[in-house]
Amino acid sequence: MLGPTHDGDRYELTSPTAMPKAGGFLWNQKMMIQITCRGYATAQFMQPEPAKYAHAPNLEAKTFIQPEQNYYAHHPGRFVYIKDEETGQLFSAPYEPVRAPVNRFVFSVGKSDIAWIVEHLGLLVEMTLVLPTEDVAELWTIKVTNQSGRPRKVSVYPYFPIGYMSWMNQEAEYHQDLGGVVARSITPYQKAEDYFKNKFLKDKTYFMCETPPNSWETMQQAFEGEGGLHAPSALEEPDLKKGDARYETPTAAVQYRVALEADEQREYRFLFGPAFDEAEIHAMRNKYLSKEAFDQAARDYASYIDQGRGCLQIETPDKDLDNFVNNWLARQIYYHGDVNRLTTDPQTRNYLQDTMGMSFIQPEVARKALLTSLSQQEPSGAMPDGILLVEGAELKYINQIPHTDHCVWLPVALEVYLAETADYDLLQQQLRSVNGDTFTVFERFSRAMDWLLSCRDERGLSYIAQGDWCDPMNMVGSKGKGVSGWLTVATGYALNLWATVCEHQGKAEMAARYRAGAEEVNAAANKHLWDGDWFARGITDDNVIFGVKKDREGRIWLNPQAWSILSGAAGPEQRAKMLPQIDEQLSTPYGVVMFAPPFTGMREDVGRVTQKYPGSAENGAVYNHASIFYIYSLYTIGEKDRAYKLLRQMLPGPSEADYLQRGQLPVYIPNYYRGAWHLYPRTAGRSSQLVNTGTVSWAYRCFIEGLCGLRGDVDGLRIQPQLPSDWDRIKVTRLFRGAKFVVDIRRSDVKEVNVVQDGESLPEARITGIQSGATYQLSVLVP
Ligand code: CEZ
Repeated sequence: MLGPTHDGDRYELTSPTAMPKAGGFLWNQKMMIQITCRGYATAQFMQPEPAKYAHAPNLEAKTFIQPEQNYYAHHPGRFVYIKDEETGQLFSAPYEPVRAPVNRFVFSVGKSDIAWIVEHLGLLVEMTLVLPTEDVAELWTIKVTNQSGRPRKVSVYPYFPIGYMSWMNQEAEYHQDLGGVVARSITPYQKAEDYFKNKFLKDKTYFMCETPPNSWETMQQAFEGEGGLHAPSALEEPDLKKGDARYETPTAAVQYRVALEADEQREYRFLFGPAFDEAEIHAMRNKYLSKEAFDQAARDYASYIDQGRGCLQIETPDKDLDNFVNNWLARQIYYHGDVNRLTTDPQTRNYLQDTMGMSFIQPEVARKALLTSLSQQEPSGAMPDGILLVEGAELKYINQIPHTDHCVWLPVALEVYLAETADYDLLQQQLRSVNGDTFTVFERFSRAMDWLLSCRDERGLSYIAQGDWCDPMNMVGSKGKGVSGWLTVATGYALNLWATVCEHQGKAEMAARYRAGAEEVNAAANKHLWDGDWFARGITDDNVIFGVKKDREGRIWLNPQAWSILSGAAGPEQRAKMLPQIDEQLSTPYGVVMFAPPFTGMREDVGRVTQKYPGSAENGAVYNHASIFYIYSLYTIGEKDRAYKLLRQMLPGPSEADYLQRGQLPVYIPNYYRGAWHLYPRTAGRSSQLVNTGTVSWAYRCFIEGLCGLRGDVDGLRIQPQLPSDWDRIKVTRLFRGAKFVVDIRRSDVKEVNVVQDGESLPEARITGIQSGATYQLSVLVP
């Protein structure tokens, strides 16, 4: 049903019904498209705010892509109907809208293209999607081959629904000069001032055909008629009616009537996307709509994607894991770091963690993002809720809700950047902020840490305001008093990280001050939040501690435990109590849940998180971002088996039952898998299908620095692998500071890690004096 190609760089699914929501995604810096095996698609582009060019039949939310999104017959998608002109039989590829069972189905997700093979009625239909690297458009190739061994007469009808564009103004027609369907609309608005912005929007959607079709239909209702999408009335006629849509829902359906000899093939190319005007459509057509241009675009796009291939290749006893790490994980980080989740105001914590991942892939991008973030630091030293990326952008949606954790992510992201690059010069750079003040990068970090220290109550605990890392935890501190247990220990961690940088910079006094701050914070956490076997999640405005034993719901939360390990608030004795509690109360076959039990009703002193569906998203799902913090913390204390088990559980598979339960291909990590394992076992494990997640940077870090143990320091690479107990050997290739490390790691009868280079055992498990361009062959023995 599902499997990788030989080297794992594609995944193929051979059933359209086993995992109906399984899909893949492609992007460039201006757009992204997520498309399911059955052909339903969700696409967005930037202008500069996110917008759509194919719409639902009614008005849809434009904020963020929804988890576990449902698809319905009229959902936007990319399809082709095939009609046997002799028998009248009909099917569609990839599978929707006809849903006819087909003889052969292959959905094949590649890194830089998505393809389908559908065989039915002696006809082979191949569909391929690639994107251009610089422009917003979809490049579609549809091939039809007669495999029946006899001459055939068929009609091929590409059907690209455009949907309800606007209640103010919409229409569509076939444009002879341009050679395709053009739909026009006006984005609805009310405020007069919006007119002046909106008039520059790309309100046209086009579907250009390289080969002129015999016929077409551009009005959705005329196409469907009484037959509906399973058997559109228009397909019962010999020809489509060449209709237009006048304030009627637009669509793009075209018809090719073809006679095919045995083995004959037709190849069609189409361009689908948004445009400002006809001149733009014309230019796009000239630029892309030919075989040569498609081939060139595919090569260019593949090389764009390849720039995100990352710095790690592994060979372990687990081939599926290798496939994922070697082919897909860095790709997902690259998507985040290069596209910023297709928003103009990414949440500061997301932006900084995506930056952290970019340190492994394109450190110069990470450097720039750190500077961009710091240039928006507030005069108080606080970081804003979102980072504005284009002129005129504003803080929207969740970024209008005050959160108090953003400063924490600065030293966290910096640590990885410095470990990869040792670019300490960055700290000396003078940086003028948008608020007009000028400080060095070093000073800005210190100011952010001072702000974290100041934003605490009389007990020394960190205020939460209307949210911390957990966005929807919005009512713990809305009256200004509530505190976050997680943020308190996260502050401790951030201060310690920063103290280490201060030490390196020769600022002993400052280092001591931040270390003392961290100790104070950790002590406060221990005094007020330790509940005997684990740390509480917080204390509300009304002074009610929560995330503790006496709670029936939300009794134990992962984040305060993970970060108390990182901050040092949890000593060895406390850890020995916490970890078994996490095993017992939070683990599921699909990973560790963010807290348990999930809330089944509103807790007004905790907030919106308790209203999410039990086991979904932040309400006790296997929220991978929270799990990966915990996994990372386990690697920092040498808990290699617990860490690896959870890391592996983050990927769907490898058993068929697990794939079916998750419903997702192992080509990305989703933001969550459903939790509520005890309450709702039927849905536990189900993927959110959302590819936006801070998880991936940390996951890569866990593989590189944790499992493989190859972590940079000020002037070298430390080697401290942590293989799970049942592995004896792995091979790793790691790119680091311009050099290549080929490392053969074996279990052996040694007391500590022993690194052998050129037949000689090194005095310490560390390589220094690294030469850019050199290859280092290392043999590593681990206890
Ligand atoms: O958004 C993510 C945020 O992007 O949720 C994380 C948070 O740390 C990330 O910064 C945990 O809360 O209800 C909400 O507002 C949710 O918080 C969502 O917006 C959530 C979604 O998963 C977005 O894809």
